[in-house]
Amino acid sequence: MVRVKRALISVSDKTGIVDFARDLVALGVEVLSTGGTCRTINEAGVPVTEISSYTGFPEMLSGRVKTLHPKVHGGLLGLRDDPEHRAAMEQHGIENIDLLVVNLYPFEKTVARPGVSRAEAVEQIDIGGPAMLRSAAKNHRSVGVVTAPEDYPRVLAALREQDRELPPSLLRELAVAAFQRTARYDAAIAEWLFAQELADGATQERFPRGFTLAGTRAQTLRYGENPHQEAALYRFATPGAHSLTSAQVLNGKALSYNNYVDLDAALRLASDFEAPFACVVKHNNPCGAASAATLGEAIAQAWAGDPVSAFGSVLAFNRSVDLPTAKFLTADRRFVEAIVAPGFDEDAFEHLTTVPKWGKNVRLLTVGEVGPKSGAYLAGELKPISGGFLVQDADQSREQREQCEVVTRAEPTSEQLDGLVFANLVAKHVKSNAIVIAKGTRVLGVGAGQMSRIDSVQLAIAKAGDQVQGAVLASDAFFPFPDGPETAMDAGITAILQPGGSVKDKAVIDACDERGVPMVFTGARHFRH
Ligand code: 93A
Repeated sequence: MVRVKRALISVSDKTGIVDFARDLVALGVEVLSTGGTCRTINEAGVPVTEISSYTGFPEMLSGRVKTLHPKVHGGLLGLRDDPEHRAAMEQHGIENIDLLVVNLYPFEKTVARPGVSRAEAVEQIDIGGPAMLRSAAKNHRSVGVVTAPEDYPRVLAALREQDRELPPSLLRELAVAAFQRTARYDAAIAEWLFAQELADGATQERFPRGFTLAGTRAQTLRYGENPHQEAALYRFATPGAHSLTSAQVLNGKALSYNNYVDLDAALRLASDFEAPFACVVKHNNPCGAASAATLGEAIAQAWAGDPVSAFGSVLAFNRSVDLPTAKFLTADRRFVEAIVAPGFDEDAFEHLTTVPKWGKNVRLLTVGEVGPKSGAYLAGELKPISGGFLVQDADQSREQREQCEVVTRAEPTSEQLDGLVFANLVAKHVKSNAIVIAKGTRVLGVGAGQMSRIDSVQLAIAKAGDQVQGAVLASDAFFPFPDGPETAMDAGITAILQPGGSVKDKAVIDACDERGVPMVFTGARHFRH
């Protein structure tokens, strides 16, 4: 047990600090405090002592040195039951500090602000705070360490209950929280500095130790992919303004694990398109997608891609959702689980949140921007494997017409080429083996996640139904045999796109030439496993 006689408070986030200090003082605890914190508490009429008068050393170097003093760190680190420590502390006039209350300069919030300068961000790197947290947490047998306003009530409750004593279990818990805080704080700094270097043109090879991964549990989810799996949402320290974990949730039931998975897939897909675009995602794969002159047309065409699967889907848009789009969605007993978009027009929002069945249920999320320049992708993508994880660059390759090399005698028409480019960008977001059939800039059929490419071709044809006549087809990877294109052409496909690169490329091209169907190679494979 630790009896708290002296506390040191140094906080940037001053939420609840006056009341906490007042209650500590009322319990008979002597409270020391740094400049700004001391002023805040004193102004509220609570008597606390400034740390500089306690150490006999002024705060200096524009506040960079405030608490980096042996009277502070000795008071936190000294072992209470070690005679040598006691003697040294006595000799140097160092007294025990039994409770430390610190929250750090808001580095993460600062770097999240658009346009923040490097100098400003660097000044928000807290040195003294983490040093104290580490000292106190190391000595958790004798020192309590509080890192967040949410913990003030239970610390007070414990102090009141046991005559200013803190039980060992609480001390250990608080120490874990303190080391977690400093670890994540340092990870955020390392990440930001790393990102600055990369933005300035440095290559990843200059940083052989890779990036520092730190996420904070932002939310406990009801359950994981299935009800018997526990799950939580973690947010990176510097997640990026347009990422899903930075999204504002404006309406709807709590988001589930599967909602997040599907929203992420939808957001990434929508981020690949400049023109008004809508996509419909189900089980992590698009079942409909379209680009059109207006968002209302885009959603109508995307929905028509697979109206049966679209029920209960997740949608993403790259424009603010307007009223025609909202009205389309709520007509004919349509229903979706969640929508992410750069915004919702006022009338559209009003409509979506008042229509029966939709009302309070549908989850509406906004991210600042959706498009190729939004940077919504992670710099690195992670995939956990047992005992570690794999990291790769996000697939940022977005082939346009210029990357399409015609390999057949027949040339695609301009309209076919538009369709092929569109289908290819959608196929990039479909689980491999991926086949996407499109007409113009709208998806008619998707074959996803099959272990053989020919199965995906057949699935996509079946999904497209009668509309397959005159449509075009894109494949996320090369055709290993002519059977895929042959099946497609038999069904009525009139142009084909694939990366190329198979030893059988010639046989595949010959099969197209035999039927006078144009084929283009992009040279870029888009596996998605
Ligand atoms: O600039 S520092 O790294 N140098 C220090 O010695 C130091 N000691 C505490 N920052 C330092 N702090 C931080 O000041 C605390 O972590 C806290 O966030 C902040 C509180 O300052 P004030 O009480 O003046 O508002």
